[in-house]
Amino acid sequence: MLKFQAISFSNFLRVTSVLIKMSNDIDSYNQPLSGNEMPRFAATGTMMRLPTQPTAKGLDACFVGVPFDLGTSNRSGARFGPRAIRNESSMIRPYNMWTRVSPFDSLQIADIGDVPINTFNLLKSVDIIEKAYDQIMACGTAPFTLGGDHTIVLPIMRALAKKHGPLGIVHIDAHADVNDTMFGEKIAHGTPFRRMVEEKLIQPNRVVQIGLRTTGYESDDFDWPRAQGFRVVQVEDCWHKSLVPLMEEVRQQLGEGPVYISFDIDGLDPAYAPGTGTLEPGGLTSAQAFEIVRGCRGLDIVGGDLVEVAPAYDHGGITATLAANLLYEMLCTLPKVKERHDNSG
Ligand SMILES: [Mn+2]
Repeated sequence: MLKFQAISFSNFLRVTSVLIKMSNDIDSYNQPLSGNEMPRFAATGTMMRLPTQPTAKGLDACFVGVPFDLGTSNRSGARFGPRAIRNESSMIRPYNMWTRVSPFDSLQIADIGDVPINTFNLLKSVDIIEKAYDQIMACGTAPFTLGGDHTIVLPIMRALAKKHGPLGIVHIDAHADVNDTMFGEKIAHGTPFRRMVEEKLIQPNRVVQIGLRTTGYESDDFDWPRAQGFRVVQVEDCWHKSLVPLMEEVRQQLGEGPVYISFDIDGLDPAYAPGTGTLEPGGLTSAQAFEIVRGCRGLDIVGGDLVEVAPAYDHGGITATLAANLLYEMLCTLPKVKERHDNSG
């Protein structure tokens, strides 16, 4: 009996020391400011109420804003996306109740602010964005971008491809964004996926486009990406069903190698995301958006963006709230994120 107690006590000490170590490890990572320390409607308004720092140095992942909408073809206003997303992100808590993962237990994450684009010059802004992401790549940090219109994915991918080589992409959108030109211009928010193919920034057979719909100029609008090797999933093939099986196929298709998530909020139905510039009815649901992003876990995710939130068209903040949550879900797909099943840490 004494012997049993002695072993039990030493086990107790060992377990306690492990728990203390875990607790110290977690304490060494940035944590979102709790709603029990500061009211949710207060404080300085960083993404998820995380600490902010001027560069990505020392970070596993970062949130970064790109307040750019010079590439929009219809309603502008995505320049206000980063602020709106940060504002609505104040409700997000650190632990994912469905997937049971907790990114802030094992990753160092901060909000590194906005890229200072030149709002009087589209092409200069594209260069500024690329250089900013070059710096993030030099720090070995996975960027999660608060857009901004979809033009910004081109300079982001230029920087990421320099580090990772050609990437796979999970692209959620109402549109294929593969126009050759718009109004004669090669760089706009409806052209980046064609440019990425031309510049070999992506591996066409590791690209999946989900949610594409409604009207185009000709069948080539969706057939051109298919001819490159993209998998194009039109929204009609998503209606009335769970997308969990689709994402199993996507994981198989994309397999090994780096993958980026580019999420245009107009992939969702305007009922769920009215605050955007080029609305198309009949879109994905919020639940399907969660299924898609969560279905990326298991891939080698190296970053992502959430673009085209234009808050002025949505006075309830529905769109930005959803966008903030989807960015958090992207963070949860990072390979180094661990599950946590109790309150010990
Ligand atoms: Mn788009």
